[in-house]
Amino acid sequence: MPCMTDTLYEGLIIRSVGGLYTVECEGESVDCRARGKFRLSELKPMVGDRVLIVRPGIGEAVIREVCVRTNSLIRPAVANIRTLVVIASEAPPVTQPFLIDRVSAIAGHKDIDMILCVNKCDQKRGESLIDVYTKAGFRVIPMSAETGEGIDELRSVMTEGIFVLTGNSGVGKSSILNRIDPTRKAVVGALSERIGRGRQTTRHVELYKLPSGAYVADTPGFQSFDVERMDLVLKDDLAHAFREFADFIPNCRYADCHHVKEQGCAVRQAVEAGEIPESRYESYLMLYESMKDIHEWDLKKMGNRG
Ligand SMILES: Nc1nc2c(ncn2[C@@H]2O[C@H](COP(=O)(O)OP(=O)(O)OP(=O)(O)O)[C@@H](O)[C@H]2O)c(=O)[nH]1
Ligand SMILES: [Mg+2]
Ligand SMILES: [Zn+2]
Repeated sequence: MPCMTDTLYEGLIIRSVGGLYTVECEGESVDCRARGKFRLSELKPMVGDRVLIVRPGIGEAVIREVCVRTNSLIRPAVANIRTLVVIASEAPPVTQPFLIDRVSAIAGHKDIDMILCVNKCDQKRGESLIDVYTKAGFRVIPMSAETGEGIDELRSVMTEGIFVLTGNSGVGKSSILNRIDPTRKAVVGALSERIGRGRQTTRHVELYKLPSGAYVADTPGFQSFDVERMDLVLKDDLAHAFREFADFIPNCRYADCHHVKEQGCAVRQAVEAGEIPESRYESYLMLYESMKDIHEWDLKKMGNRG
């Protein structure tokens, strides 16, 4: 094997479907397989990864190495995210705030910047979402892929790096991408069809290069609230992932306050005073509860084994 003399090329994984990767490398799209060892290791290549590939004259190109990641998510599976762009809507299919909060907790925990676009503004302005998330400290862009409202503002944010569009299925992610770059034609699905088929229109994660040089990932929308343990934050870190709690936490009476039922909890007082949106705090409690269960379940499992 002429391993020692192989020339390595650096590239970016822009697509991954069934073990086949598309790597953008020196202006070309190269289909690659991953070398065997990746399949079992933690560092399975993913969209957004910078990789080193070998391009033999004959036969398949192969990913040899995955470069160090700045961050990564499991769903959507993308690495090296600069900003997570959560798309929500108060028009059907209405976004549950809990969904946004769950994503924001993961982003907060992983130190990934997050902004919120409230889409379908032409049908419903979405005041309540705009209000809650502005108050919680996020940049919020009212948007309509139908009329084009807010598209320029989102485009102006996307100057370099990888942007990931996420949100519940049918909220308009692909439609927004098509507006941001009209030369793209991401497949958009009619709502009626979607419900009939019961599955997403966008089936896999893919990075598109914008004229600015930034990349944007269209992703399949999520439908369920499955507990994805890998991406969950530890329950002791959860409060810190809710960034707007930070100003109040130092004033809690007890240093180990979980902001659930404790006396003298400054977070709860801030909720009562209207300084923290109520729905954000409710999501915190729900996430806290779900993590508590996982923790106990893990302990039980360990107990059974030992
Ligand atoms: N009125 C209105 N309709 C919109 C808007 N954005 C998207 N739609 C419609 O909503 C439906 C779903 O849009 P998609 O762009 O496919 O939604 P998606 O988020 O990509 O969905 P998945 O790929 O399944 O996750 C389509 O019928 C779009 O035409 C909007 O701003 N206003
Ligand atoms: Mg889509
Ligand atoms: Zn507290």
